[in-house]
Amino acid sequence: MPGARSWGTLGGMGDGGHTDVLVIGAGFSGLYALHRLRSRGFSVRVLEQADGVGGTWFWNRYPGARCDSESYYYCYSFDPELEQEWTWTERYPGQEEIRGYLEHVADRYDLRRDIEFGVRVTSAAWDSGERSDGGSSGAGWTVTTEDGTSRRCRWLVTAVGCLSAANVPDIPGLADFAGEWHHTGRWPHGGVEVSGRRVGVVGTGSTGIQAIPVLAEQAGHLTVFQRTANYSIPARNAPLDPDDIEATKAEYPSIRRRQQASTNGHPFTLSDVDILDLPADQRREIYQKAWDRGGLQFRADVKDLLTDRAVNDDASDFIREKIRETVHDPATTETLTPRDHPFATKRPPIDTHYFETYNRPNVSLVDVKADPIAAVTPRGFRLESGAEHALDVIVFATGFDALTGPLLSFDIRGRDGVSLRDAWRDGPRTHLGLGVAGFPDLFTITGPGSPSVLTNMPVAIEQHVDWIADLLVRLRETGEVAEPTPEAEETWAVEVARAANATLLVQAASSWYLGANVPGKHRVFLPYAGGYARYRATCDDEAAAGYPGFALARPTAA
Ligand code: NA7
Repeated sequence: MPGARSWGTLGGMGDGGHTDVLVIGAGFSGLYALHRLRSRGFSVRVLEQADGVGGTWFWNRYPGARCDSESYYYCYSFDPELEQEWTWTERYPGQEEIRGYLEHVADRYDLRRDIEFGVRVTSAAWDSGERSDGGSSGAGWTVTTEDGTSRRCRWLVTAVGCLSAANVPDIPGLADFAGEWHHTGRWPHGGVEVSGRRVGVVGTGSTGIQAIPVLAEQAGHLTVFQRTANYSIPARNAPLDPDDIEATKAEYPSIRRRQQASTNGHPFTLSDVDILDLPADQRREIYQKAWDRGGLQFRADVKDLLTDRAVNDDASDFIREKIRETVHDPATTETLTPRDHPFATKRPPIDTHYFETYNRPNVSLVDVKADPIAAVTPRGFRLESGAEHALDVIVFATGFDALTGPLLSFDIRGRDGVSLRDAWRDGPRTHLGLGVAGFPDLFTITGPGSPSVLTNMPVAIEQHVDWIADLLVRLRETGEVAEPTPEAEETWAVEVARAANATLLVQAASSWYLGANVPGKHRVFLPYAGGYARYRATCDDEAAAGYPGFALARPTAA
C-alpha cells in the first residue's frame, strides 16, 4: 500500500523503545486512551506531570472536594466486569475515592508500565519527516519535556483535562502576604492547617461552595469574598445502601443506554411537563420534590429550564426563596441572592449546608463586586474602599482557565511551525473539539468545541477515545496523515455558536464557559451545547462518511 509504513518503528523513546502514540495526561482520559489504544494494537506511552494517576482528581484535594455527578455513573462503562467489581460508598464520590478508583483501573489494566510520572511536557512539534534527499523518515510529533529530553511518536493525543490550569487572580502584593495562600486546584497533599486561624475564601463557584462549609467547621473565623452570588441545590450526599448498590449493578446496561441517549451524559429522565401551564402550588410541588431529591437532576426535572427564560425565572425564584428561608441575616441574604444570571447558565453547584454555613457566628461574607479586592497586604486583603481584612490563610477557589488553558500551557506547533497559541489568537477553532486544522495527527480529548464540561465527563471521554481509536486504526492501515480542514472547522464553529445561542447559557456574562473569568481571554462559548447524543451522532456520521472533515493525505514514501 503506497505510503503505508510501520509507524510503530519510529522510535525515539529515551529507553530505546518505540511508540505509536504519546498521550499527555493520566486522568480519566489518558488512562482510558492508553487502555483502548493498546487494545487496538498501538504502542502507547503516557506522560504525566503528577506523581500519580488521577488528573484533576490528583490535584484537587481541597477540603470537601467531591464530584457533583453521582458515583454510579461517574465512572467508566467500557468493561462490565469493572462495573461489577467496584463498589462506591457514597452517593457522590469524594476526591480520595475517585483517585482510588483510578488507581484501581491503572492496576487492573496494567497501565502503569506505560506511564511516565513526574514528566512535564513543555513543547510538541509536528514535522512531515521529509528529508533533504527527497526521502521521508515518516511524519510525526517530537514531544519535549522539562528535563530537556525528547520523544518521538506518530500520533499525539492530549488528555490534559478541561479544568486543570489554575486561575490565580493577579492581585498586587500577593508575594508579600505573610500568611499562606493556596489555590484549591493545587492544594498541598499534606493538607493545610486552618484550625483556629483566620481563613479567607475567594470564590463561590462549585469549588468554593463545597469547601466553605467544611472550612467553616475548622477555621477560627472564615471570611468569604464573593464576586458573583450563586445558586446552589442541596446535594443530599449519603452513604450508599448495600441493596441499592446491588440494584444499580443489576441495572447497568439500562443506565448506560440512558446515558448514551441523553443531553448531558446523566441517566436522568427529562421532564415532559410544561411547568408554566400549572398553577403555583403544583409548580412549587415539582420544585420542592427536585430540591428534596437534590443534585444536578434538578435541571432534568424542569422542562425547558435552559431554553425558556420564563421557565428559568420561575425556577430561579424558587431557589432565591430557599436562600431567604435558610439564611438568617437579611443583609447576608441579600448579598447571597443571585440576580445577574439565570439558574444553571453558569455551572450549577450542589452543596452540603452551604447557605446554612452563613448562620454560623464564625463566618462572614464580603461583597467584592461592590468593593473589589485592591491589594494583598502582608496582613490580608485591602479592598478598594480601604477596608482591611486580616487573614492567616487565603484560599483561592477562583477556578480555571478552562478548556483552552491546559492546551496552551505548553508550546504546540503544527505544520510550518505555527503555534496553537497563534492559531487560536482569536479564540479556539476545532473540528468536533477533536482536532485542529494545521495540526496533523493531533487529537484533543474533550477539547474546546466538544461537549466536555457540559456532560458527565467519563461518558464524553469514552466516546472521544473510541472515536479517535477507530480513526487511528484507519490511519495505520492507509498511512495517511489526518488533519481537519479549515472548512470543517468553520462549519463546526457555526454549529457550536448556534447550539449555545439556542440556550440561555450565553446569558451569563461572567461564565467560564465563555472564557469570561480570565482577564484578556477571548470571549467565545467554549463547549458544545447541542447535547451529548447529538454530538455522538455527528461524530458517528463523520466516521461513516469516511471523515470528510479531515484532509487525509499520504506522506511521501521513504
Ligand atoms: P468557577 O466556577 O470558575 O468559580 C470561581 C469563583 O471564583 C467564582 O465565584 C468567581 O467569581 C470567583 N473569582 C474568580 N476570580 C476572582 C477574582 N479575581 N476576585 C474575586 N472572585 C473571583 O471555579 P470552580 O473551581 O468553583 O469550579 C470549576 C468547575 O470545577 C466546576 O464548574 C465544576 O465543573 C468543577 P465570578 O463568578 O467569576 O464573578
